[in-house]
Amino acid sequence: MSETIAALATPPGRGAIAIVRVSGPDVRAIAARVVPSAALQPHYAHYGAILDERGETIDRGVALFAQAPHSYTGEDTLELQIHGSPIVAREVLRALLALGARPAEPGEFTRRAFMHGKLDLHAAAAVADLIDAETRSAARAALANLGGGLANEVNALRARFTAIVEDCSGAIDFPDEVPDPDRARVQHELDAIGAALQRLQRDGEVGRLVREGITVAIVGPPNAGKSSLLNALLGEERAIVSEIAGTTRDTIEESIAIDGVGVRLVDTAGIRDHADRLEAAGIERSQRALAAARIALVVLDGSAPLTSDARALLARTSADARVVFFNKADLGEIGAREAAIPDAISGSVYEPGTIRALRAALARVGWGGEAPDLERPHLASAREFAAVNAALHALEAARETLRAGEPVDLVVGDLQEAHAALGHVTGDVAAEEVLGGVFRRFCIGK
Ligand SMILES: Nc1nc2c(ncn2[C@@H]2O[C@H](COP(=O)(O)OP(=O)(O)OP(=O)(O)O)[C@@H](O)[C@H]2O)c(=O)[nH]1
Ligand SMILES: [Mg+2]
Repeated sequence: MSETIAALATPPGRGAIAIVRVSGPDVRAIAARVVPSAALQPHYAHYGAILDERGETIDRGVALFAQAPHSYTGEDTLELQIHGSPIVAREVLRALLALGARPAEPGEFTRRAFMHGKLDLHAAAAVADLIDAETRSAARAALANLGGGLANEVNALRARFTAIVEDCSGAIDFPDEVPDPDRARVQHELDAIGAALQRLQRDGEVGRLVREGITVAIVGPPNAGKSSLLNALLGEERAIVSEIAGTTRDTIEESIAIDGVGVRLVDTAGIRDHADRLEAAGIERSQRALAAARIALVVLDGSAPLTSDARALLARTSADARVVFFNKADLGEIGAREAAIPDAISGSVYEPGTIRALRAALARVGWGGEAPDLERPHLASAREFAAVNAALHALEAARETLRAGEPVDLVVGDLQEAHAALGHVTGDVAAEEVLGGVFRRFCIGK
């Protein structure tokens, strides 16, 4: 029998109300002491005195009781909504502990929900992602995962593995009665499952983008118009712009959203070969920003012949994910034509059409140009990616066996392995240390 746990669910400190939660087998007995005035009825709000273990009133508040299994944790739970005073909250918690509850560990309520099958491990982890979300799109992505749709998808794939294994096992156990499964059909089915697993990975990459956003380093020679471009993308005069080369000395970061994805723009000091000491320190930071960014937005003055600095930067970023922008087209396009870089954008930061084209180019290089579907559940952690990878490896081994002309039933071991690997996503197969890792990052009281 599990222990009864209690915790403050709202942030510590003063507030309008505080919520204390209790979950476990002793909830009814504890409630009879703490809120004796209420004849506890599940899913009703009872207002009344809240007493300590000696029967003294601590506060007046609302008690909500939920009966197992119809509660968040799947156990009997009691939620006390009290006045948001740290003293009152501490007294209520103290009384609950005196009555036999113990303090909850971080995420223990959600962990119990998982243990009682209220949500799968993927959805449980999404609870923490939602609480930790720092952008609206990250919150929406976490909410999509909370819905549990991914577990259904993964379980459907697991069932397909099981079906093949059963077909093969029948033929192994009763070789005279059950015919060998049809090789071509098994092969076809494994191809289809492999494609579905790869799609899971791709969706997961997009989800990661949405959650984490991307960083774009705006780099180029001095005076090319990098800071002007930052301002144009932001729609405000954030960075100082001047006709003096070397205006920006330190990196400047600001965020915008494109297709709902957070894009961190880093304006940098103009990179050139001959610079004084102060400028060189700025250039050093530009180089670091460039190395750390996911996309290089290379800004060049397209109206003048290409300088050696411009050529050096083009050569250096040629293998990177980049967008090349020839600015100042209102003054001419000599440099732009000279460089003849396919996909490069020629225009002016003062032209709204150019800014639209640059946003579209960032979306194309960043996530293939198609707006990510924020409502779609997706793989959300390195642990889940690793599980799908392991399943794909086992699946590939099975396909190899078939391609080599081996008997069909030889794939059973690999398919069982793939089936087990996918169980790590939903939590059907989860070691204690994995669960510990998932729930450790939760708040206490969730
Ligand atoms: N004609 C024209 N001038 C531009 C354009 N974009 C920027 N400029 C001018 O170019 C000069 C340099 O612009 P900045 O945005 O400061 O250039 P930067 O690349 O940030 O320069 P550093 O910070 O010195 O590296 C300013 O005088 C801008 O007004 C453009 O599209 N057309
Ligand atoms: Mg600048």
